Amino acid sequence: MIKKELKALGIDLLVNGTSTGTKWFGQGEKITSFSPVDGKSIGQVSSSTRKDYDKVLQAAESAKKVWADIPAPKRGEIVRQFGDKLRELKDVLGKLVSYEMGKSYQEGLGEVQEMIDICDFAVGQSRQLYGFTIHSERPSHRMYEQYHPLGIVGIISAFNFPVAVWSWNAALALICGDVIIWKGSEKTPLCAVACQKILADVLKANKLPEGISSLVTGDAEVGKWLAEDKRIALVSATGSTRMGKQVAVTVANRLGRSLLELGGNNAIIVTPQADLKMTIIGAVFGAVGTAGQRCTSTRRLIIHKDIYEQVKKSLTDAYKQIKIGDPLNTKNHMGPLIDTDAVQNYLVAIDKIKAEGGTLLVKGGVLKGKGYESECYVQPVIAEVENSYEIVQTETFAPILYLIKYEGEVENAIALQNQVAQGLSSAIMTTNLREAELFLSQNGSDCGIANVNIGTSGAEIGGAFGGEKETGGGRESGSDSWKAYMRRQTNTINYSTSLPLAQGIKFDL
Ligand code: UN1
Repeated sequence: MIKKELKALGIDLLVNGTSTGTKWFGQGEKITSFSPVDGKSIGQVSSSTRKDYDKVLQAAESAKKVWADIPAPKRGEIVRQFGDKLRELKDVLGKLVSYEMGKSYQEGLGEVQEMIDICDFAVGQSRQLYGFTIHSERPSHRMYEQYHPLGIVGIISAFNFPVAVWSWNAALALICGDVIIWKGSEKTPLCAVACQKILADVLKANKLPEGISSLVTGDAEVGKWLAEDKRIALVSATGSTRMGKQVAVTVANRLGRSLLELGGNNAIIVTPQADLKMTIIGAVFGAVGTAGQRCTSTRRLIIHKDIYEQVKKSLTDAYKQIKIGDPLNTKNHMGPLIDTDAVQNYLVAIDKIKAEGGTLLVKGGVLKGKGYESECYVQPVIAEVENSYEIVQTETFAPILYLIKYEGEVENAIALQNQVAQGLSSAIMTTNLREAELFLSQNGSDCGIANVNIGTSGAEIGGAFGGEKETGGGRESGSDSWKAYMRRQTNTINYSTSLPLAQGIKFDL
């Protein structure tokens, strides 16, 4: 089904999962990648042993000085070429993303578009790694700050965005002068191999050494090697809060840096003054897009009681239109979950909703029969719940949407929206300026992303992406996120003939 695309991407059916660039190796166990689309095996990728990992680190250590010495705009030029390659390969890579991960082809293409966008962004940024200049309190002194590369950056990414999230980190880290080591998800190893190959070809064509971009493959154990390794200055990790806590503690234990982008529990507040047509589009895409497996997926709708019944009806009607099936068929809205474990988690969540007293308005279920052989296809769910239920407080990576009713003023909705442990994305649907501004104020949403009249998912790469509380506090992608990939140095230069001390201190010899 995907043979032509794998060929175009230069991938065999049996691949080594460790790479320092042109060199590919890997002595560890083989991971079989099964497509959730049809349950078929796509290929096998060998995982990295500790020995393979150490080889990667050696290559990265020797490449980091070479790369850091290349002027930033020239590094940007390499990233520009990478972006061009992605443009050429957009269709084939998008298709592999769709087939290996299970998201719709449109969303697979969208993910590659995010990669292209961040490359463009990073190219421009490579000429803007600015620090401030500061007026010194001492005469004939100059103060300024510079940003220098950190060295080696480890990137741990999740299955749900198997290519884009790596590229946000990779493109910025590279223009910042860092070398990168990526551990992708063991659920989508071929996507990782494909991206590493594309970038490695660009580096090779520019006669750059091994070790600027590396790949390791494996489970949490490999992630732990990265987190524990003092040679890795920054570990950027995207995934579950459980994983992020382990990474954070391990990295903090050696006083390394981490950048965390973890779980969300994203809500849309729907006030009596919402545009309901826009609300339904935003909510449905947010809840069922990527089969509810985005960290920005809409999990909760907090609806004012006066419009509650109307929204409920429109939503349940809209859900009847959702076509579930092969994500490569553009007629379908929703593809499968990533694997049968995810289906189990979905089923357990439904049981918990019922046990805690929730009502299923759209009851869900696992799809069987022709086209659903992988056993990963599920029906989306809508449930009426209380925000305080334990299951509502938990991020379930599945298309389950919770309806929660609020009464009175918008402050009550905001309080409910904030009453979860996670703080990634949030939105309000309203045409009332006061409600919108309150939601965006310091007394409003406590999330890293707060939108008005847009859903919770689908952020553009130009903004800083990430969230608060258990989402981990990191910011990736746009705005000044690049600063996380560099170390700041404050420089003071004295061009006078004496040595005055700061704070007026006298020290006469
Ligand atoms: C993620 O789910 O980990 O805003 C990233 C969005 C995408 C990125 C999601 N641009 O939904």
